[in-house]
Amino acid sequence: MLVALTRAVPPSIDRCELTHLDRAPIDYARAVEQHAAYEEALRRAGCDVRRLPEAPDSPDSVFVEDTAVVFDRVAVIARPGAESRRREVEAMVEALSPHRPLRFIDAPGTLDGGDVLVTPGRVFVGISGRTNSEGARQLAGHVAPFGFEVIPVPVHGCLHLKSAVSLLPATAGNTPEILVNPAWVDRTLFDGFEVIEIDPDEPAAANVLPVSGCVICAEEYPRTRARLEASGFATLPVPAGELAKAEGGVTCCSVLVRDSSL
Ligand code: CIR
Repeated sequence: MLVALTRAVPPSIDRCELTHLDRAPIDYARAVEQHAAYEEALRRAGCDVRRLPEAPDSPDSVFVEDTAVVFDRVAVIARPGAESRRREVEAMVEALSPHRPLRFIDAPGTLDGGDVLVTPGRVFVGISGRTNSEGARQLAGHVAPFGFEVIPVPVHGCLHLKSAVSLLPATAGNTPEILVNPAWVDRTLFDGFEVIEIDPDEPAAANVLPVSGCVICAEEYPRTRARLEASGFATLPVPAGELAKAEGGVTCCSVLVRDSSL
């Protein structure tokens, strides 16, 4: 059973953190509708969608990805780089504790889940405006006992590592593949991966979510989607334009937890 943890779009979303974008009005009703379509896509991909309790006073609380990183045998509770987001982790601690032993990133470490790309055996961590080297170092200590090597990766020009690179679904017997925007991360750091580049006219298109063999992606980036489909990937496009104004993409709005006991 694959559980997808999500959280409602709060009415305060128009006070979200912004780093690379100017503030543009967010149509709240439309954002809620698009988020519901995203949750429906997760269900179509086989997930049991469970919402964390609403957090109306945490403007970025819909972006649950940043609060935790879940592995098969452990989950690491993040310490978001933006002070305004630190209290978001409490609900994630509650939600994950029945499923995994928990480890924590402590001060002075900071780590946003959006900076953590988990691949078989290797975890790439973006050193960004949100995640520092100490956060990456603590993560490495937490996951080393489970056989993961942590590789810090500089990111530039975007918010998180996963704004720049996503893992694509595994295809039997083939080299693992990633989708990359080479302007934001050095693609040569990902040795051993087959690289598909985004369409250069769609810089934010590298953020896609692999679920149960298909790729949830933002419908606003059709050229990159065509590249994925030409490479044999099944895509599930969802409308994501409103939350993109808050610098959120499709990975940001869920935390996936595999649980064989459910
Ligand atoms: C922030 O700046 O923290 C939010 N406005 C956007 C977070 C997006 N999260 C993600 O990419 N994982």
